[in-house]
Amino acid sequence: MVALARSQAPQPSGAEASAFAADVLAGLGSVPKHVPAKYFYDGAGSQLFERITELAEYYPTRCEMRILRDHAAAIAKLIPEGAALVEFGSGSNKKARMLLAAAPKLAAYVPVDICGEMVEQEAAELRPDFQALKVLPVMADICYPFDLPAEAKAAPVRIGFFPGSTIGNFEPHEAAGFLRNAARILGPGATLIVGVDLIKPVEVLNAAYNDAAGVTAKFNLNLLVRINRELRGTFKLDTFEHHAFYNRERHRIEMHLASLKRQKVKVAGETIEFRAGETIHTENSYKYSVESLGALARGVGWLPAGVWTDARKYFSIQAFTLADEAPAPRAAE
Ligand code: AVI
Repeated sequence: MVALARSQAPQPSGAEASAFAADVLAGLGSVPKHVPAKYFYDGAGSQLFERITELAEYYPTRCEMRILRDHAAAIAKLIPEGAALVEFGSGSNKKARMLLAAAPKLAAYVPVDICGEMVEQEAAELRPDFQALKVLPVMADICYPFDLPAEAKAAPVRIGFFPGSTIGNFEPHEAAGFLRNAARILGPGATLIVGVDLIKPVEVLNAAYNDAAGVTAKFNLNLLVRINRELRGTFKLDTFEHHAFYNRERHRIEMHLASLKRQKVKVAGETIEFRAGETIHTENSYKYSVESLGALARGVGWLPAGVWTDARKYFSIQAFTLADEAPAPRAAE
């Protein structure tokens, strides 16, 4: 999984379009069939995701906003004067605004997103409201090393912010890779503030991904609409069905698109065969405990520094810090 670009998607560039084609053909040619969840977020998919965040059943966004509202002052105590706040996969700046308001002595805010247009636009909207703050947008894929602007590098310390439980859409080894990469980018003495969805009763989880209004189903099926439009796909939408369920062993919601019959579909000139009931696995959304995320973070050098939850303990904001000195270089393997 790579950065989720929840943008008002502009047209994909040639390179993006061919990566999409290659990933879809490789995924549909595998057993079991799968397509990376990052491809949900074209223009329509981003709008559907915004609608999901407002659904009665989808608690994560509301819980995280509530935690930020209730604990912004305590969280902001982790942000020293003159620091730079780096938001990974910033998308909309709704959540960052709450932190920025609580930490007026921040010197710089660096929203990082794979969608350059979106990140520039959000930065422009933020500047008038935070005039003393340097807003320095960066277009980058947060899963790979990227360079921070000089002013952020020059700050005495950098604070990472990764809200939304996007970390849950990574496989655990990818989440560890992200945390390792964030440590390298933020540098010694850094703090990382992460929004993480927690393990909870299975009925609550299943309802959140199977809303009564069918918005999540539409969001899932929109992937086929996108493949039809961008890759000359011939998916018939009424022959596929949204399936989402909590996998207790792996602590994750799985989303799939199930073929309702045996059929052949064309994508970018290739023929893909489906058995009746066969699925395309489209997303995993891992749920953590405070301890399990702490263990993952500790494994790559981050030390737990604070946890805030909502009253029902549905969602958490967790903070981690890095030692002040640079980590010892790893021995050659
Ligand atoms: C973006 N991400 C954290 C959402 C989630 O809950 O895993 C994406 C989503 N998929 C279905 N509903 C929402």
